[in-house]
Amino acid sequence: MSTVKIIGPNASNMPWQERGENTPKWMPVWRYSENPIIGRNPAEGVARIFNSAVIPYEGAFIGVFRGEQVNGVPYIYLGRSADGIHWEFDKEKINFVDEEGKPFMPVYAYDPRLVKVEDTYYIMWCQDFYGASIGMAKTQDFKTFVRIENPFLPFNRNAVLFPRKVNGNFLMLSRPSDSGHTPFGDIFLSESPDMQFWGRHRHVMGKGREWWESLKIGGGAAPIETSEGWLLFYHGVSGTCNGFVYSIGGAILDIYRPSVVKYRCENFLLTPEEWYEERGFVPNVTFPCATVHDAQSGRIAIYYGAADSYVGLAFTRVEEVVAYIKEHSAVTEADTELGRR
Ligand code: BMA
Repeated sequence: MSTVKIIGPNASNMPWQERGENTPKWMPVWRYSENPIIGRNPAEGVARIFNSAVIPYEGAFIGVFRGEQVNGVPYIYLGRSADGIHWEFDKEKINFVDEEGKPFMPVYAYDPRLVKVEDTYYIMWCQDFYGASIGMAKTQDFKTFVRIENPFLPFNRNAVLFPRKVNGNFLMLSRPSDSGHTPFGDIFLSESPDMQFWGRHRHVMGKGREWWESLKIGGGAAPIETSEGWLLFYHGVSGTCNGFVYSIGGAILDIYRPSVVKYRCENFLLTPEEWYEERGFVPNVTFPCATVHDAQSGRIAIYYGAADSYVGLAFTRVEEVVAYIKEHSAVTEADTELGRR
């Protein structure tokens, strides 16, 4: 096996479990045996938490959670955890304010991602901006959450910020869409010098050749910097006669020019097969939104929404997953080109 390294901070207290007997050795990712880690009715007035993002914070973990309220409307809730597995949620949804400190709530908010760049934590989610689009906010203390300009025109979903600037600019992946259930969709990359003006848009990759991702794809967890490139866990969707099926895929993007895909795994890394992934509000969904990882050991924990009802945890090691992606890589010209036309 190669010696692929994660470039970034350590998180030696991250959740971890070795591969169990139920996961064959050829599978690159294995589930936590106590999944789901967040069950139904996890907080007062919240029926389901799923598609959520967490990050190490002050020796423990903090996260932004998609909480489907009992009226069906999703908002973002803050959660805290000592071990990254057992979570406590704030009673109130996150109260966003504008730059002047005045309340500025989105009409709804879902599928949040949480990424630290330099000394600031950024949250990005899907919200109404005269149609489904991306909302953003920043915080430094997880007490005050200041909305910043919406980065893109509608319609768009699945915004994921890179954890550091590249060539002096912030980078963000997103997935232009429609305002409904979107039967298409490619991942694009945009740059910004200031988190306000976004441009130099590039195509990263489109729906896959293989059936599991033949309908659409979308960014998942924030890319992990490795010695092989940016490791991206994303979701790929298959359109079946009985609805969409969401699996987790893996790709490796060029470090300096991340719109260039170096490797793309033609197989899914994880697909719905456990009861909590196959049965729920929307069956057959595994939807990654975050990883927690430790540079020293190479361990990676993937947080994913399951069946729009639960949060699941899956594990891998950077060496193993990168080796699997490379071994099963199939890239097209549209993947490997710069993505500018
Ligand atoms: C997508 C998003 C996700 C959801 C998925 C499956 O379009 O809305 O939040 O998990 O559909 O329902």
